[in-house]
Amino acid sequence: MSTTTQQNDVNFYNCKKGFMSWAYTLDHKRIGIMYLVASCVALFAGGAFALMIRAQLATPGGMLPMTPEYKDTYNMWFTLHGVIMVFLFIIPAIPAAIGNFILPLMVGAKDVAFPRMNLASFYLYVIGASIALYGIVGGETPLTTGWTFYLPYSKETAGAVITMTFAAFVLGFSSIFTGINFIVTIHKLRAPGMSWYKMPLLLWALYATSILQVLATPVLGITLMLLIAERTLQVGIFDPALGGDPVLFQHFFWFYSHPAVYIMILPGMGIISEVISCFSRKVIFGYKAIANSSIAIAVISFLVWGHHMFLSGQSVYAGLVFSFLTFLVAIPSAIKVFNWVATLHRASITFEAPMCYALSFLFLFTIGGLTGLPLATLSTDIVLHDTYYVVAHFHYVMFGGTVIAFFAGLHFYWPKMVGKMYNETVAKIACLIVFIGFNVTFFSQFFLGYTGMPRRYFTYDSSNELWSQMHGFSSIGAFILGFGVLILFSNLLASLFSDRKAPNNPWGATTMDWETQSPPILENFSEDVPVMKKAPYEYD
Ligand code: HEM
Ligand SMILES: [Cu+2]
Repeated sequence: MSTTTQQNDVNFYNCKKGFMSWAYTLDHKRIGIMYLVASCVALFAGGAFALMIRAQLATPGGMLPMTPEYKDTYNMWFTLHGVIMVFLFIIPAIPAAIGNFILPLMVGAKDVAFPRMNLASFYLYVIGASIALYGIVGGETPLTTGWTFYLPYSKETAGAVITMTFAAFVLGFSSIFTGINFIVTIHKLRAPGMSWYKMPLLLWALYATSILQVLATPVLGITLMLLIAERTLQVGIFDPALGGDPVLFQHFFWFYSHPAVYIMILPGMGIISEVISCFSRKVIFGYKAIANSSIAIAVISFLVWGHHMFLSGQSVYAGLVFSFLTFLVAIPSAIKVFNWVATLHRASITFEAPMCYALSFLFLFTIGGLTGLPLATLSTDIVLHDTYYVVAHFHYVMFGGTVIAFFAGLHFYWPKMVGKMYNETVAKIACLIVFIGFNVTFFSQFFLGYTGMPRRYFTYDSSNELWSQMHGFSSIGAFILGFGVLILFSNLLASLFSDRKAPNNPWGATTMDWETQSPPILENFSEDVPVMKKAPYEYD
């Protein structure tokens, strides 16, 4: 087995030292680690806003005085929660952080195709994040538009719209750079022997994600530039007062942002494929179906944006077409879930922490996906649109899906990334607390939603007993969830100070990334041209 590779003391951390060696690094592993640290900081910042939102809604009276200015404070909280989580955490977290580290190891390469562009991508991220930070604490009127920047409000408000949309514009370029790099790396740098259908499924997922990043993100960039032009030059593109059309903004925005939800979920799905087959000790069921469904999702996801606009004034005919196409995109997602479950069937499963997270993912993502169907159905969406039902739905996919998959990946690849083993028992306890906290927080929101509680309100009718109860549950759940995440990260960080050295292949996985040392040496492989010896998932 490949675990027997000689462990030597030189690795990519200690081969060069000092601040400059990180600031100018071209090593994909160091860039991945920097992205990881940055996106986890964003997770905690976004999480802090989430807890403030839930503290406010714990009771109908809330903690903010009921005056208009404080209503704006609440609007700022949910806006910044959304902006930070989407643009600074979830979009970079799996591809740019874990992907950057693992992708070159997985294809058997020394680095990504364009290492300088990779570093530029990270700096664009830092610049974009700094502009966003300036927009938050730089003294401008806070942003209160929601992460969707809908007009005409975003044209009229005094808030920091220009600063924040410009930040998102810069962050978009960082995402495009990562996408281009991954596409070229996968095309050009695969190890001899690794034909397309011998690629690990995480590579397929990252490939599909990269296509979306490269094709969809420019549309967001242009849309945000048009919004800035509208505000500064009064052109009359989106603003009805100037003869523009606010619905056009929604079309442009969702033309990016629906594919973007797949930029968020596809890499997570890739991680789940790796983890489930590894801890099932089995060839993954339906390899080609999973690989092709990633590409199918990427293609179809461009055709469904109108499902966010059923009630925005588009024609009923358009609504019908978008509804139909949305059902279509559910099929490849369902194919994946089917194949993961089939892989578990009659497998010799072991329940290490990454697998516990992967199983949570299966459960939560299935709820997230299924609750999307009533939203895709025109007649039921009319009732559910803009209620807490939508909030619950997208948190089941984005947190229950993507973030849980990120946690699975973090625990799976941690030994490779830092060369230390974390405490397995603590990791499992954290996983359980996160699972319980998550469901208490968000399942209650389905009840709120279909009894009509609108989203983005800072208070609610105190005579409605169900709402008081469900909001109360949801807030308690949020703090349980936050506590679980805190344990999770403390446990990982504590491992850095422990002496539990990680073996090269602690989980007995079969892909090439595990043939490297933990942590890997500077150029990853000791051979000049490593050759793929085994197809992925050939467990013996
Ligand atoms: C089976 C697949 C899915 C279906 C059928 C589906 C359907 C829908 C529909 C129709 C809406 C609009 C609801 C409304 O505003 O009234 C919606 C909202 C949303 N979905 Fe999904 N969805 C699916 C998967 C996903 C995935 C994988 C993600 C993210 C990773 C996601 C994230 C979101 C978000 C963020 C929103 C709300 C955006 C906002 O208005 O702020 N969905 N979904
Ligand atoms: Cu959508």
